[in-house]
Amino acid sequence: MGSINASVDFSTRDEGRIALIVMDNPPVNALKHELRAGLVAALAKAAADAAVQAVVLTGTGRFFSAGADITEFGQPRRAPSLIDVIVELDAMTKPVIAAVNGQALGGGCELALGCHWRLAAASARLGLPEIKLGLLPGAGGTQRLPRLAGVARAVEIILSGNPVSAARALADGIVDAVPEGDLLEAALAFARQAVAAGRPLRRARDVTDKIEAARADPKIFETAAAPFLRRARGEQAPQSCARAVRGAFELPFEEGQKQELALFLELLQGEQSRARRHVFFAEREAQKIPDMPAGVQPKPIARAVVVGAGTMGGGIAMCFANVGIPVTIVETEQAALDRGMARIADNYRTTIARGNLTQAEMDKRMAALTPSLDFARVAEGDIVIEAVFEEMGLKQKLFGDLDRVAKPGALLATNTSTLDVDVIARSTARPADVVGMHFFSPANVMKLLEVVRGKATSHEALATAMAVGKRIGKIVAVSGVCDGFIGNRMLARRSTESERLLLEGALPQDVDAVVYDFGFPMGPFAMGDLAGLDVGWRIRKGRGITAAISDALCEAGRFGQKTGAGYYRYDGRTPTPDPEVERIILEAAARAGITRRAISREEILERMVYPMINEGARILDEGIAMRPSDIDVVWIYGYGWPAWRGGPMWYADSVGLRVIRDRLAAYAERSGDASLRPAALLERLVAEGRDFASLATGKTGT
Ligand code: 3H9
Repeated sequence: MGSINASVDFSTRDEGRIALIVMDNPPVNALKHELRAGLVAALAKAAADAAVQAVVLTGTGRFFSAGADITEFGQPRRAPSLIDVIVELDAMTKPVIAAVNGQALGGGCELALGCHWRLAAASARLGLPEIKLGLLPGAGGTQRLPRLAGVARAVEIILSGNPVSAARALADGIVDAVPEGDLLEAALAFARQAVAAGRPLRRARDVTDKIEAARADPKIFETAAAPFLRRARGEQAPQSCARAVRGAFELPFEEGQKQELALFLELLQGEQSRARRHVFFAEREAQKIPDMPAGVQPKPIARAVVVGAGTMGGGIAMCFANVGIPVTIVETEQAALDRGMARIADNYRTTIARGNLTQAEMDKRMAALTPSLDFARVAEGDIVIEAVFEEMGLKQKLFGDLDRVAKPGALLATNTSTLDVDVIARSTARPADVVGMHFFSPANVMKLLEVVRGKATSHEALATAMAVGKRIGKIVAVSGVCDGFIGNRMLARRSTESERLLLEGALPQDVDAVVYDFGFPMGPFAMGDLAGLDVGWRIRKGRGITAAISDALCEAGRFGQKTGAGYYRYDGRTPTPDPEVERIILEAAARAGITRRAISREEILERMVYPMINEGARILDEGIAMRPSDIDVVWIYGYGWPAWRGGPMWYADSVGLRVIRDRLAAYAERSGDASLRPAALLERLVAEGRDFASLATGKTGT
């Protein structure tokens, strides 16, 4: 309990000469109303106390402050706003020094920028990640940062949303010192010195030297912003962030800030930011298992073992090495092991070439990897992840062997993307320790990890898999056991529909353009070519299923990018529409007796998205996904669904479930495909006037 209120403490040092204001709102010092009000009161107290000559502002724990309280967005705004707090800072006639003890993000960073000087702990990070919430820094960040760091750096920081280290912030001029030793002592010493020297107060708003260059040559700004705006496509926040930063050098401070606030409020009320904020909470919600008994602790993981040094196994091993967990890669043949290790080294070298890794870091990571042909080394692992060929017999045999060799209590994980985890678990005498860990390719890059909870998986094993996922930097979502789990099961619906669209009249480039314009990084056919069409072909053959066009392409040796041709022709990685593919499509349509017709972009989009949503509803109804927002997380981080559209289930709510139900019913009737009929849950929700979001919260109607 602080002396001002529950979130703010005020005390003095040096016989009352320095006021120390401490923000204390665990876990992240979000700037909720009480904290803002406390800061205003504490600053007023420091201003009014004639003995106080300087102020030091800091936070508790790992955070200076993570910014505005996101849960307050969408509620009526309550004064004082964060801008009001910073106005008070600006009005201070006594030096105010921010002691940035940990992360200073968003409004937290803006608060620090509003102080006269900033000292940061070496471990601190500063950033303006608002863009990731579909927003822009709305409390002066777009105006003060360019003044301190220069326009080009400010553009990079604000439009990437990525925080910078204290060292980088020092080099950029965002902080004034990164003292060694005790930060608070250093800040107090700095305050004493500022008072003793009568240092003129340095308000970022009045600093102009670094924006002069952009004033003289706006190209500096345009060049810095261009790559971010190119990537933004349909997203509004990057455009607004750029406009706000432009205001920093085109307008006087007050006007720039007024424009910033107007742009901020516009974004705050918009659909895109609502969707992004949903994703922020969805990601965190996905970590929570409602039936997890209190007190279940994940098991400690000191060493991992990956069985299989193929592309997937290597990528998974890298995830562990990247965070300093030693990992043994077990293979059966020297040549395969050598190839796997060479591929890993190549991947790291590419990262170095891009400037994202140092040679010393690569050496450290490579040293964490131990290749071995000795299966007995499986016994070293606290976690063993199987990444062998996708074949049930092989996996069952392997898990039988793992059962004999792995240490008691080790987590046994399969990376299967299609097979029944329960059946795999039954080949061991310890099914409670078995879990699916479905990584996405390339495993060292893709953020998503689907943790597949088998019928027998224990709470402890599940908690361990989730904790490991978080530790290796993945966004984790839990799926029950079913064919394809959450992501691939929904993807299968899209694949069926995309093949059907080709037969009915579209071309690959038509479908891909619609899906790309919706915001995906690529459409289904370009994605198929990248992944390799032979993979699906092999799976279909194993299951006795056909896909007329994809099969015909594979029979013609067109496996995608790796053979230089698939749904497109490739010159390097650039796809070009191919008349040969059109011929194959026309022939397949003729064979199937289909008269092709022009298909509108609207129909393409509906058919690319609604059947997936329908399958998502079934997945929810069967309890395969715990909540609609978990499905959103899977699609955003595993398949590139645009985050600013909130994920498929969020999008469904925004379109309206009745519309989706009606369109699905119409498509089901036209195609005769019963799987397109509206799912039972969808029908129920429509009948009750509810949406998917209401399933998570129990609320009704929208
Ligand atoms: C802003 O500042 C606008 C201003 O420019 C203008 C204003 C006018 N608010 O992630 P974690 C919760 S926009 C409310 O698991 P970590 C989070 O939900 C804001 N709650 O921990 C979770 O709750 P629960 C700009 C927040 O250590 C708990 O804290 N700032 C906020 O892995 C722990 O979080 C950002 O965008 C918040 N701001 O990561 C920063 N932040 O336990 C957003 C967190 O109930 N936050 N919570 O699930 C983050 O990026 C990460 O949470 C952070 C900690 C890196 C801080």
